[in-house]
Amino acid sequence: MPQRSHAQEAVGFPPSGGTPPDGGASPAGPTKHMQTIPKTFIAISLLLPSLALAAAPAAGTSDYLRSLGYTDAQLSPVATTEEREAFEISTGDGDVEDPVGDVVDRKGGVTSVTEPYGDVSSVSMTRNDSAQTWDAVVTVGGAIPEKIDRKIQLSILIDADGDTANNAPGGVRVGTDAEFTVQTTPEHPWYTDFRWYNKDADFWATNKETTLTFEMSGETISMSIPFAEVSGDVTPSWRVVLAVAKGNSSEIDVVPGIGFPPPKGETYPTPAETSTIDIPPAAKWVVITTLAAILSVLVHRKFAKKRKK
Ligand SMILES: [Ca+2]
Ligand SMILES: [Ca+2]
Repeated sequence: MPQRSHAQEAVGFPPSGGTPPDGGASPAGPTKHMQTIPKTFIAISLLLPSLALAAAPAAGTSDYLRSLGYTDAQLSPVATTEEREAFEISTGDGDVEDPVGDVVDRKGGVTSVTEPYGDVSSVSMTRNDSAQTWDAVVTVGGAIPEKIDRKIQLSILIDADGDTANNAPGGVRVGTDAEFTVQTTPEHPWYTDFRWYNKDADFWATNKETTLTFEMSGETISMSIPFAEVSGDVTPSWRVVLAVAKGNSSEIDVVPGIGFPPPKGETYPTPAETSTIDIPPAAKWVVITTLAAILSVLVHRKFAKKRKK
């Protein structure tokens, strides 16, 4: 019987995020006319692209949470998943986008394990009637290396029978009754694991096997769970948990949801409602950087014209 601990420990501080490249600014040689042009305006237009890149959240960090305004206290390891507000859950088919830069350690603090591949960017769940399976495709923020020197565990927590009466009452498994996992350690290549919630005993039992199949490819991990194990007759509620552990530190991403929910009774900053168009965070930074670059070019052209006059 596979023995497996979900207790991943400890905390640390991440290395700093991505380094902004110099924007490749054109040399602004001083001329008489240039001295009449507001220099701060030029400086800002040249810096904008670099600033945008510097602020883009890096996969495997807490950058995105910080960009929302999380405080150091809110990024400290203060509460177990059981001590937090309810985790979100998805239902049935569909694509769930997740920001990169929203990983935390097992108690919700900043993690020192900052692997891009430990940061989920999307999950696509499909009911596959021809294969009689539920297919999940999990996309992460970096290629999964072939040689692993740490423990990686990807679980689909799911209400396998559609009966809410026998589901787990709290923590990261709230509202589910089965856990399908693919995992690896430095000692063991990828293998599957299964647990189910025994409500009477309030215990996640390991005495049943799963026949789920899985596949790794670049930045995706695909899992197929047969209808025999998660009914095809229900619209199951589900949640994905990806955990990377090294030594006493861990990096965890839960989808759906940004980071972890706040400790009970508290609130966390949330993304501002911006527009009716739902643009993923990464795309926003590309747009901002591009606009800044265009602005920079326009400003220089204008000044070049002035110099010609
Ligand atoms: Ca994420
Ligand atoms: Ca159930």
